Amino acid sequence: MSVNPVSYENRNGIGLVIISNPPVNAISPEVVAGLREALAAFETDAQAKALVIHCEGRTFVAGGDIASFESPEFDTRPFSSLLTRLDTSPRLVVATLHGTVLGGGLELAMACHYRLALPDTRFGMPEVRLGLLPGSQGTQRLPRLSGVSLALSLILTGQSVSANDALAAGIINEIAEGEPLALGIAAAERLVEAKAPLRRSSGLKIAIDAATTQALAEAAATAAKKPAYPALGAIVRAVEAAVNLPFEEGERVEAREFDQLRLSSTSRALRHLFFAERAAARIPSLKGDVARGPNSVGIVGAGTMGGGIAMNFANAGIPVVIVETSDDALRRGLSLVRRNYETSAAKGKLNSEQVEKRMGLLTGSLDYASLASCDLVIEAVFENLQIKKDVCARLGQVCRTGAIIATNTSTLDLDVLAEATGRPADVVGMHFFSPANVMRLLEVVRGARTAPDVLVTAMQVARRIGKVPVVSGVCYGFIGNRMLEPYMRETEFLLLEGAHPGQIDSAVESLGMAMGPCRMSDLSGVDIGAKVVIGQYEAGALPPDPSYRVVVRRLFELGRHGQKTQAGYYRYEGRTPLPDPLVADICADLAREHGIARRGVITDQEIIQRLMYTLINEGIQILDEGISYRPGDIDIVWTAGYGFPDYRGGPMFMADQIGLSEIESTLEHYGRVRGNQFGYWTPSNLLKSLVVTGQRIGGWTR
Ligand code: T1G
Repeated sequence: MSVNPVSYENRNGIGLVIISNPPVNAISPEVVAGLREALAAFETDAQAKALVIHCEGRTFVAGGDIASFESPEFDTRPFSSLLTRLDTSPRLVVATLHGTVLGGGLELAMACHYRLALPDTRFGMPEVRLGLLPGSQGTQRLPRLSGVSLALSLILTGQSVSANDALAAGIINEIAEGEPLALGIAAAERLVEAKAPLRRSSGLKIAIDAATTQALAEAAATAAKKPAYPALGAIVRAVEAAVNLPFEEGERVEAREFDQLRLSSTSRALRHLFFAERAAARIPSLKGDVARGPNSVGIVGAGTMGGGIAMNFANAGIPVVIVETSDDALRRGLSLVRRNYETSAAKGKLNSEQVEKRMGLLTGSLDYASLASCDLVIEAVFENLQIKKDVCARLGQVCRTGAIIATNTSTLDLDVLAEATGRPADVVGMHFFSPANVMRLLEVVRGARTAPDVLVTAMQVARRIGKVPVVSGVCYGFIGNRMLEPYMRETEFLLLEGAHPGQIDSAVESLGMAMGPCRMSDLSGVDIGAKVVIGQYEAGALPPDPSYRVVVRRLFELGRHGQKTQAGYYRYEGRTPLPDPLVADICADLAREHGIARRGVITDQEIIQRLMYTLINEGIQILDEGISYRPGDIDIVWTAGYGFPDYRGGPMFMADQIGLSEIESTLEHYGRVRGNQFGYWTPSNLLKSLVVTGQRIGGWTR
């Protein structure tokens, strides 16, 4: 028997509707039913002079229950009709607000006549981030309260505003300090006493001036350029309806748009990622948070990565000691950090006081002893096994008992580095992505002997510094770079067979990838990529295929290191990549050297299949090996760290949209036509078993 999440009571002549639906008072079907009952109680309670709506717990309603949108029966109209009853109530309705008043929560508040908020309350309409629009009169009420321009901006971006800004914009009526329910009751009594007129948001007029017309036109033009995100155009149409139609008609336009968006592939993908990101933070078999939350952090190495990593902690207000081997290296590193902050300040993202405060949290040192009191020390030195082993050995000696030692390695064996410290239980991988102060993804690598509380702490630290953490087991390349390998392998084979960098990049960019493999390699550095392949070759870890990844190595040998040398897979004029006939010659020569036939026509479909299906197959193999806990984790890695289109939900979500059977048969097709001597085209066992049982990869658990 589920407890009713909504209660009604009459307290000294004031009706109280109290919602209690942890963790964020989401509007679930049960809350809608409870609200309906509570409203009926108020409407029949002649002793109630007014109504106050309040939520218990950490926040007022933070939105509709996103999980409930999956139900075929889901409908926004029952909730909307409750809002209309509030709006048209002949007696005053007050909403008393705290926490994050988002989506349906703001819609509920705007249906009331008076909105009072605590000073640190935030307000927003984040539905667009789920591929939706406010589905319960939000597109009709917000423009009436705040004006069209601000309403469009908030609904199209999903950004939230402070209580002060909401007050200034007319979204709320009062800011007060104290306990929300008591404040709401006092406000209701005061307004009733003063016989204050009821201010219904549905009755407010919208100024149809040049600014409104321009805002709508600009929003429509922007929306038209992003067909992958249909919510943008729907939002503009709904707000236009608010401007041009009576409230009830505008509400019907909004509801129709919502119904379509809820079933759209984009919204289903974005809703999948919403929950996947939160699930990724959960570690199976570890309950509770026995974290050793860090109050001070040490970083070894003030290079690009070390400096970027340090910024994450300074941004979160955590002091950092940065150790380098020379004054010059330290000075270079810290001045790069300052330059980054000053660039942000020039863009208005920071003020000079914030820059100085953050720089003040960074202390340079040439002495490892200065790390002795740190709770967490991250090594970010040159990607060389011996160098990192030496650093780890010193950290094992210097770091205090209980401190966590993390390595930023992206290609080396974490367990080897952990053993080098002499205290492997304290060691975890924290693989940041460059630029470390910008990229949200953080692969948290659990070693064979990483202690559970070390893993939990690393995950919590990641979220504290604004990262999206995903746990990976130990394997070459962890999750992201391991899946990137077949993607790059097929890129290079296609170049040898006659495809051009521009064609390959355009094909996957048409799928939605932020940047194709060739442009990405030129940006990150052909030399970086080549050295990884050469390192693998020297370690005997490459397939026994002489033609494996020969293009990146040849470009590197020729000094074509990418954008930084104005030549790589492309030639450059400034930062603009241009086709370079020399690259075609290089690939033709390599094809000849390796006896690879050049082909006239290579279709975009073949490019997408060979790059994406092998990437997906590798991801499913990673799940089968237990390197990754769940398919959603892999989707988060690729959408947060590799520019995979979020509106496709990530490679695993997309695999289910394509169909696992289609993927398996296509892999086998290329195995036949290209030969499978090195196992490049062998479907993973898990893929095959899912196909046999007719299962999807989404929702698969070990
Ligand atoms: N529905 C269902 N579950 C939700 C939820 C929601 N709207 N919001 C949060 N949760 C769960 C989340 O999955 C996690 O669960 C826990 O709450 C804590 O969340 C009707 C159609 C509110 C700023 O998009 O932005 O309203 O992992 O880890 O970092 O017309 O949650 O613990 O099991 O994120 O403190 C619009 C989404 C919906 C807001 C809190 N609203 N939520 O952040 O905690 S559509 C949103 C957030 C809508 C109307 C339309 C954040 C937060 P678990 P958390 P947090």
